[in-house]
Amino acid sequence: MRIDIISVVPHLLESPFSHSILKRAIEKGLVEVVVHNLREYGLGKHRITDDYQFGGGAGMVMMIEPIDRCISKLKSERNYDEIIYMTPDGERFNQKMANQLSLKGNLIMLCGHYKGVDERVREHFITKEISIGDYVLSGGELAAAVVSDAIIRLLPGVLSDETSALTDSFQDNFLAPPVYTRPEDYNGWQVPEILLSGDHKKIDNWRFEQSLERTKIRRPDLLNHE
Ligand code: 6GU
Repeated sequence: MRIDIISVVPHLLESPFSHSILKRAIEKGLVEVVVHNLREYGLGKHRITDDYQFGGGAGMVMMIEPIDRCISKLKSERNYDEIIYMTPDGERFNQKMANQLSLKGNLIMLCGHYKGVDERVREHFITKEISIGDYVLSGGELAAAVVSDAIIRLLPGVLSDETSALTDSFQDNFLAPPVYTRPEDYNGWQVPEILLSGDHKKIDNWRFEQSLERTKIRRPDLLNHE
């Protein structure tokens, strides 16, 4: 898989891909993440990428031409499965969408800023619009990092124990059960005895019950779902 991220603040996207699981996925060649500075496609001596909005009003709008130049260059080099615009008014991101996107080959993510992009970008270049939740971020970069993380950890070979993504919260519309590690007793606070029993059938049942209970209490909305 290859993810191309287009941004006016490319530095914001350095750290998320430079550590831990995502770093290793990239080093293993399981995914390629390329961040593009939209400024390099900006207009004139000052490489501008935004302008005042027609009709007046506060806030700048990202211009179509720099975005067209950047996307057109990428499209001339390979085919893309989706050209995604990261925006608070996009489709709400969830695990199902992460699963679907993890099956794709090449993705572009365009990070919105200011008042967003000229609507013609959305009409003519964008194939999918994603929001990560009902709140407004300063730009799409952190959202692109969130979506990329959720996708990349699903790619075969990224997680060491491949089954572990399957037992994540949300993967089957259940929240994950509680987990414990050593010591068995900390200040008198005990690990549930069943986890120390060595009876794996009983432990699986306990975990399932805990998942179900936790989901009923915390996220009942997940249970009335397909
Ligand atoms: Cl994708 N972008 C911005 N700027 N804010 C958001 C978002 C995206 N998703 C939720 N809030």
